[in-house]
Amino acid sequence: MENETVKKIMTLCFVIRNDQILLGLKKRGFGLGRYNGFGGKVEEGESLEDAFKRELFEESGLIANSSSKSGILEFSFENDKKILEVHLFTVKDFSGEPEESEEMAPAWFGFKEIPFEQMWPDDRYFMPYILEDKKFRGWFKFDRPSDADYQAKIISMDLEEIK
Ligand code: 6U4
Repeated sequence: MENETVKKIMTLCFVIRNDQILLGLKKRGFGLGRYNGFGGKVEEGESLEDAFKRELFEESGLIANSSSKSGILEFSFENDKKILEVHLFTVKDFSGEPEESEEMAPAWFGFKEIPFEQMWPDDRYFMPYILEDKKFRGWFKFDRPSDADYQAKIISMDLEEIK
C-alpha cells in the first residue's frame, strides 16, 4: 500500500563507567559525523538483547556482561513513511576496552561534557533518564535525518518517564 508506514526495529546502547559515558563518532551511514550510543537494526530471528550486544561488540569491541532496558523511542521524519522504533539499553558491566571500528570511533565523556551539539537533537532530552537510571518512552518527529553537516530539527516530540 502506498501510504503504509515502514517500521524499522533498532537498538541503541549506552555504556557507563563511573561518571563517564562511552559515545561513538559515526563514520558511515545513518547519523554520519554525529556522536551516539552503539546500535543498529535488529536482524531477523534475533532478540533485542542479542541485537544490541552484537552491535556493541561490532562497533566498539566491548562485551556486555549485564544490561538494563532503559526505554523505547519512535522517530519519524517529514515526508517519509519510515518509522524507527529504537530500544534503548544501558550497560554498566562489560568486558574489554573500546576499540575503533569501521563504523564508530569510541570516546569516553564526563557526564557534564556530553557533546550534545554533535549528537542527534533528541539526545539532550532523554539523556538525563539514562544517567539517572530511569525508564522512559517517547517519540520525536524530525524534519530530516542528521548527518555530519546538518543537525536534524525536532518538529514535535513527547517524552515521559515510565515506572
Ligand atoms: P547499516 O546497517 O550500517 O546500513 P544504518 O542505516 O547506518 O545501518 P545503523 O545500524 O547505523 O543504521 O543504526 C543507526 C543507529 O542510530 C541506531 O542505533 C539507532 C540510532 N538512531 C537513529 N535515530 C536516532 C536519533 N534520533 N537519536 C539517537 N539515535 C538514533 O540518539
